[in-house]
Amino acid sequence: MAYTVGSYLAARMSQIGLKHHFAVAGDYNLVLLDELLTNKDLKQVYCSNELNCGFSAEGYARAHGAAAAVVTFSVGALSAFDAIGGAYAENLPVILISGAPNSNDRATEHLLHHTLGTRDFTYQIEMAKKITCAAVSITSAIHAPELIDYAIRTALREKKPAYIEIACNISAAPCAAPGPVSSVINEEPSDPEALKAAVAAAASYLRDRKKPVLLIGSKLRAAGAEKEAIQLADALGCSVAVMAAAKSFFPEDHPQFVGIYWGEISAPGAREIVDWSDGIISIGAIFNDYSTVGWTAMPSGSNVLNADLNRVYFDDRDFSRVRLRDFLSALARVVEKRDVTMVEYQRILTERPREKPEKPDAKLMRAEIVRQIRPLVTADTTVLVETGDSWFNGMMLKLPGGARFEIEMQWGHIGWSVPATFGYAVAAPERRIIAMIGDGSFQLTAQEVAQMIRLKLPVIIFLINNHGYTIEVEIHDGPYNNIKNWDYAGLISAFNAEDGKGRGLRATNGGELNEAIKVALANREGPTLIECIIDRDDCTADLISWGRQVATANARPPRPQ
Ligand code: DPX
Ligand code: MG
Repeated sequence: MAYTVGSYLAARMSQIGLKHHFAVAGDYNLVLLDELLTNKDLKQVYCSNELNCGFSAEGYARAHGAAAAVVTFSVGALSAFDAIGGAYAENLPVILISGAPNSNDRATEHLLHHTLGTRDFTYQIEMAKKITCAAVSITSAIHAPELIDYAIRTALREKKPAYIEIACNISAAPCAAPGPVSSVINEEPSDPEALKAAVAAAASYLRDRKKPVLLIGSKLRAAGAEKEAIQLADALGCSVAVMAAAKSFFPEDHPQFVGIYWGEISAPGAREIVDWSDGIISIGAIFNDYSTVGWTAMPSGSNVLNADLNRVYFDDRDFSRVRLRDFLSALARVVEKRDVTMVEYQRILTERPREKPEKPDAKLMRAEIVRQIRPLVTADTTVLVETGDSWFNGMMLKLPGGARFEIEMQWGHIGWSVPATFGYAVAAPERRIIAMIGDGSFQLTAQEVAQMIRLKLPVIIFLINNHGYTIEVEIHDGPYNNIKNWDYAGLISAFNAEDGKGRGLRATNGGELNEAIKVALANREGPTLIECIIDRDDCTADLISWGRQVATANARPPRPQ
């Protein structure tokens, strides 16, 4: 088979396991899209705009390990950059592919459309360099294989997005055939000496500690080390607390799981156990202002051993080129059982009171929504929670083994979850997919529900209509937190047009919500959006406490010079 630059890229995408790529058409990428379509193992999935295209790919990467988005020059790519920044922050290898000006137009007097109106066409790749781990510009078929391979290999290795721009007249140019896939998916192995030394040092650190705990962070998934974290937990027998951004990365039905550690809004007992520990093995953690509750809960000092993606460090020791997976499994083989924190946890354990059922005709409240979502979360469910009070509602769901949970806590872009849910559902159609989304967030990216309708994806969306930006209300209120109300449920019939099978329902009390959920479960031919109408201030207590601390951290006056 004869290859072109575009079909070479498609072959590589398919070799790394992608079954789909997301796209928005534009004249700089049309020939490229044709070339990608020649690969029958790869489906082209269309998005409503490039921001959504980027986030759809981000959601796909969460389910599938990697993803690709194809956009046009500047008017498309600059929009997608926001989502690519998100993929960078969230450690997801999303390949952004942009059509680019004809190679003959470079270094000429030509002005081109969809550009800044200058003769510089390099600004886009220069911007991309800041938000990707590899950015390449392809203007000749001869160098295309090397550049494409470099970008894909770096993204997969670093778990970060990469950027490939292809001059529009090069996409269909004849190109060499791809070599073995191992040339793009080879991981950099641990340095054997550094690994040995890190494991020995960590084992000795643990021997000196009486009360070890494991603290699981969100980079655990990027490291592909979820199984190895269980091995270490099993070997140590100690308590395992999970950070909010890593919810579901360690099984919640594991006997040593003590809940979410999130400072003052931790699960009962989880904070006490972590604070009590004299040896916190922090695994792939991200400590930022949100996760430390405005810097009030930041494990640090000699009580903490940090195991990161490719580095282990604590006290005055620092070992690089130690892969997390290798480190955890090797450490699991040498440690002894240390279950003191588990014994203590059993003593102090209290359960948070569960929501009491409301009368079916009583005005709908936030707690009633959570109560009704709980039984929907099965082993094959993925819950995606949008930035807003949905984060805190989501934390309350106890996940059975196998259930997954997705949150975009580092980037925190409102509107992320609509396209990310779409992308996730494309990647994992066999799962039950539930999204909890606030009204304000939904308004950013609502169009992507139309793509769920187009592909008949039976996603269930709980649209929480609390008439505004409630999280912002609790952090710092003002007129800017009020938004224009929409008929969210009614929107679905507009998206359905003549052929869609989406359902839009509205719930103002528990009885209506219960009925709407039945309809949603029965609708297998498209998404169901349930608009849940609650009061503006009906939010979790966790949001109020957390919001106060974050607001205090944000309000610190400048230090005197
Ligand atoms: C903003 C946030 O309605 O959720 O539960 O009512 O808060 P809640 P909504 O979706 O409102 C979201 C709103 C405005 N954050 O409360 S969290 C600032 C913000 C952001 N991302 C972008 N723009 C602004 N996080 C893209
Ligand atoms: Mg809201």
